Amino acid sequence: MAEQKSDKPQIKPFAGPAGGWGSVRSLAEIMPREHVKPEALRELARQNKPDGFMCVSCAWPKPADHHPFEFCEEGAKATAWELTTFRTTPEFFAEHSLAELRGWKDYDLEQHGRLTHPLRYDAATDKYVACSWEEAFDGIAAELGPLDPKSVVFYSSGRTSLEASYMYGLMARMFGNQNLPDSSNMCHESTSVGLKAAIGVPVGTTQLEDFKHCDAILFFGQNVGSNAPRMLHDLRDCRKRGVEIVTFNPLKERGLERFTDPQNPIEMATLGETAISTQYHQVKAGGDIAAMMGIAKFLVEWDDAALAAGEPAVLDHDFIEQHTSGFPDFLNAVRAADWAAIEHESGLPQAELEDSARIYAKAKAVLAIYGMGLTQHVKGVENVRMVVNLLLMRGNIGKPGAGPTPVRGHSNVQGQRTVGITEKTELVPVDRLEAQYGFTAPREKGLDTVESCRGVIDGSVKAFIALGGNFLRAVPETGPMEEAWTRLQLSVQIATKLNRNHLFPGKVAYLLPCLGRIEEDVQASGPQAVSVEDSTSCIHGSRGKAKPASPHLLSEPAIVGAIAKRILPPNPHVDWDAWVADYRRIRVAIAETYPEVFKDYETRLFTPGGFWKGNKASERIWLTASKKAEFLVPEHLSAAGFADAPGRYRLMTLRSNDQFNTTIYGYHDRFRGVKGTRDVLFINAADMAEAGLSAGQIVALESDAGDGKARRQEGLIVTPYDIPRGCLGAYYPECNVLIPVEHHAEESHVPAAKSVPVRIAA
Ligand SMILES: Nc1nc2c(c(=O)[nH]1)N[C@H]1C(S)=C(S)[C@@H](COP(=O)(O)OP(=O)(O)OC[C@H]3O[C@@H](n4cnc5c(=O)[nH]c(N)nc54)[C@H](O)[C@@H]3O)O[C@H]1N2
Ligand SMILES: Nc1nc2c(c(=O)[nH]1)N[C@H]1C(S)=C(S)[C@@H](COP(=O)(O)OP(=O)(O)OC[C@H]3O[C@@H](n4cnc5c(=O)[nH]c(N)nc54)[C@H](O)[C@@H]3O)O[C@H]1N2
Ligand SMILES: [Mo]
Repeated sequence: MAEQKSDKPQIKPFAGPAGGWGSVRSLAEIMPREHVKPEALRELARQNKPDGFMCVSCAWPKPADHHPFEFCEEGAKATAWELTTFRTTPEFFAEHSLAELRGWKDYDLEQHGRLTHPLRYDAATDKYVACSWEEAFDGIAAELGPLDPKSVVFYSSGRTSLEASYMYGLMARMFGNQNLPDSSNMCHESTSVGLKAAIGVPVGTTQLEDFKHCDAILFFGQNVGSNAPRMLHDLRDCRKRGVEIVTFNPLKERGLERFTDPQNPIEMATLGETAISTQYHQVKAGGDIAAMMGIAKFLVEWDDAALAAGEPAVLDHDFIEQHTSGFPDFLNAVRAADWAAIEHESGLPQAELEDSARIYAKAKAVLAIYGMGLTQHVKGVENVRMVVNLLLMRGNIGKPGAGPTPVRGHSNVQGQRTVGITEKTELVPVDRLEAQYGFTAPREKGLDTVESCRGVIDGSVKAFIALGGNFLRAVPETGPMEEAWTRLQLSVQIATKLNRNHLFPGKVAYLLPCLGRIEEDVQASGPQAVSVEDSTSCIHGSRGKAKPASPHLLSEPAIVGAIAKRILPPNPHVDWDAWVADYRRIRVAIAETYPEVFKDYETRLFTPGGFWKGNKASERIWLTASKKAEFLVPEHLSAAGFADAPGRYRLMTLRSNDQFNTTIYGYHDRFRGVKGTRDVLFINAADMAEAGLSAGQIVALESDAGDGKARRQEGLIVTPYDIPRGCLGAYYPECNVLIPVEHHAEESHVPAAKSVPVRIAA
């Protein structure tokens, strides 16, 4: 079967565009493979529509003027994955011990189908056995009761709705901690920290509408064709208007090169395609600060010359004067930056940077779009700050068609932060929560993802509750983390499908199956809607209609409510049962805590295109310490955070076109020409020759972090690829074993997954 791991993997360049017939074929393959019923397929027509359900894949905005089918290949795969008719039942667990299942691949675990019953781990047989919901909830409360609240972690993955997230955060704070790490800690936390410090908001300032007003786009480190394909429509429309798209990415990603719209019959029939990037710069991994410094140098040089000649300035001096702080120091740093160092660190010749600077200098309104290629570095926050520096130089924030546009990951990851999923006290209205619920909220900073990992390893974390996700597989340092996990006193996993984290139970462990967002959620007051926030701060209602995978599933709010009721003392200000009976009551509570954002929540819930939560920086109101937008002088030109050395490479851990994070849909990475395997090591042909390797040879990677710890990933197929020298590419999550837990972005603690120091062992 094509989707199965193959003994004879094929790796050869893919000639087609992003989208196109390849994406249709890919769908035609996954729907029957998941035995999705025809009536469930009808759900696809409701995807991302007002009064439909909001896609469970990425966080790209859902437009008001939607297409007939407002979904993409990846969104349809995510839907098929949730609506599959395969089931993972108690009978399955009776047949397989966890020790045995630990030998299974991520693909095989999830592909086996939806979880159907609440399960308790039975240590005597090393198996999960069915239990009742009451037994699970009582068991969880019995374990949590005696524990120090500070030793308990409440993780969540960014798919969970605003309603469930709000309840979850409140439960943790009432329980006595803010140990609320979420997937954002591994993702765009560098954005939240960097943008907040620079412009006073932790999120991007733009909306879909801005794509209609920009005349250039700078595009850094985001693989749009695989990870946010619906954006290709917006980029294509930009290109049709003549917008210049200047891309910085170590890899030639197909979605950034060219696109055929699978929903456009004419393009499909004529094999028409739109070229996306007008310039493509294959920056070194970790080389973006240097590249942006080069652009800044040209801007300053041309500005000096223009002013001397009495011509219009290149920099927006009025904006800089009125709206920013720290420009003189930044200007000095730009003037002082050395071209040889810029070329070396970016891996790009001065002439290429001059080309991109020309586009930027000419454009009146510029979007800077970026993803994990900037945030997942030791200097990830500086990367984000450098993007802001560049935008501020020409007043490109707070006007139509301009501004930072981080592409968020999970479909509600940004929204979780909005409603209190955070370890940071300053991000929650603590006083309001206390007044609303009559309790003393913790003010001590909670544990983020990296700190939770440390705590699991050193034993100070005793219990771990996970509202979705696959924490253990997504975090660095796989080996020691897996070993430490089973020493937890309690682990609770709320999930839709079996994944590797579930195979490492705490001493007491429960695996609790929940409804997915596409499924109908009926509570005492009738069918319920939930809501999510997209990448551009628009909030959408979502209504599942599909028949639940099993009659034994509970919704996420119902599970959180039931746990909260048992672990917290009764509180006259919160009636968990009433909230679960009618989610409108949760929304009333959310709006009371966050009136600025959620005013008229219920009436605006199904606004086509979502309702916008507002953004002060987009109005040029800067909620920073200086009340201005802040320039930052980057301390280093490299974001990698470690020195180059002979034989040391920078490994980028990447997603394929056939996965959603740790969920592996199959073994193809169509755009990169990989078929039948994920055990690939992308390497520059010259590096391959220099290291005495040959194409197809099997090698291992070893950690070269210099911390004396051995980390090794075996069985990788040497694959010559168009990738800058000194850089390697391989897949996440398999290669997480190579990432030290302490290799993370300095200020944001995002694991630095895009420049991991490794050596090749033949
Ligand atoms: N289908 C699908 N959709 C997804 C996901 C998925 O796994 N599958 N995941 C979701 C989530 S949670 C997230 S966060 C997003 C992730 O989406 P992306 O932000 O696209 O993340 P990655 O796939 O990790 O790839 C990042 C890109 O950065 C490039 N890159 C690596 N290092 C550097 C660098 O130093 N500089 C520059 N300029 N580029 C670099 C890589 O070549 C790659 O093209 O997508 C979301 N959407
Ligand atoms: N090396 C490396 N590591 C990385 C990254 C990288 O680029 N490189 N990327 C990082 C990023 S950006 C992210 S966001 C994290 C992702 O980390 P997570 O968000 O923790 O991981 P996912 O793979 O998205 O979680 C998949 C699981 O979620 C469960 N699930 C699916 N739908 C639902 C639902 O509706 N409800 C519930 N309760 N559970 C559900 C299923 O059981 C499934 O197995 O990984 C990070 N780790
Ligand atoms: Mo993410």
